[in-house]
Amino acid sequence: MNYPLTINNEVQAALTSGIPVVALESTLITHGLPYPTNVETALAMEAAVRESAAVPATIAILEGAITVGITADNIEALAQLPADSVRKCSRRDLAIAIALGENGATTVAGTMIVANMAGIKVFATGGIGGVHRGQPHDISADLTELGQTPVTVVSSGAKSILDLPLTLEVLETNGVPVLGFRTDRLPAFYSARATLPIDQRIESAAEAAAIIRAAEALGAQNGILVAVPAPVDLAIGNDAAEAAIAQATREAEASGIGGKDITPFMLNRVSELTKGASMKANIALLINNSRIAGEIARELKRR
Ligand code: PSU
Ligand code: MN
Repeated sequence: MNYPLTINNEVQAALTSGIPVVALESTLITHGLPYPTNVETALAMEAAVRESAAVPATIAILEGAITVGITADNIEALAQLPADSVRKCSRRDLAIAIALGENGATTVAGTMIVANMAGIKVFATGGIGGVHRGQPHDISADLTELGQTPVTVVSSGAKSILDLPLTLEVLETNGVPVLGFRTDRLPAFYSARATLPIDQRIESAAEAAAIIRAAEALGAQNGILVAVPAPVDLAIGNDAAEAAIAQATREAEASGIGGKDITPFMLNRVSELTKGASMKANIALLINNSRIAGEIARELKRR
């Protein structure tokens, strides 16, 4: 794709001179976390990437311009906008947001597409989208994108509000390797529950980099998922998480919430029902994943 991107100077210089870069998404800013926690978290994720000696590139669409490496002022402005005034952009949405000159927040799918266009190979987020519980045909565009765009996504697995066994099945169908970062069970986002066996355990960023390089050598067009457990001291207990998720799922069904609104509703409602515990865990894992993504990006440059 040759579409013109607006790339900030620091990110452009890093890409040109071989300094590691990590992409970060913007949907968690506009639709995933409330203000001002969203700003603080986005900035803390950027700082965590820098701790790993990599350059962060938070991606969003600003008045129709696909922007790689938005500024802190941009983050603040996006974070304050009402969620319904910012288009949540997965693959199907990008062209619309551009043509209409809109502000758009990129999801995992949208961010992967832009990162790939910019030549960024590693991307950190919290939890990817997946197959919704009780709605096996509501499959996040994130899973499709992972099957067709060669970017490594570092996340705490898929969100535990989802049907995780079905999500793993779709990842398999789409040809996406799932690598457990020091775990052999699929992390369940902010829940401590991790029961599903995954493809391969890795012990280090260097091992992740070796697998990414092998995929590149194969000419693989799929993405790779590196699944990192949430920091143990903050992950929420299974029973508390499941009770809140079950209640929020019932409420979403009862009030007819669907499509791209389900995930933001669920994240917010589970946070209310757990008195903020799920959000605390979400923030901690976002920052931790950003640091590990920085390490992987650095290892990729080392080889
Ligand atoms: N991780 C988080 N919070 C979020 C998301 C990920 O910790 O809000 C976002 C990502 O942008 C992901 C989206 O792509 O949730 C999934 O939305 P959906 O289920 O509608 O595909
Ligand atoms: Mn969906």
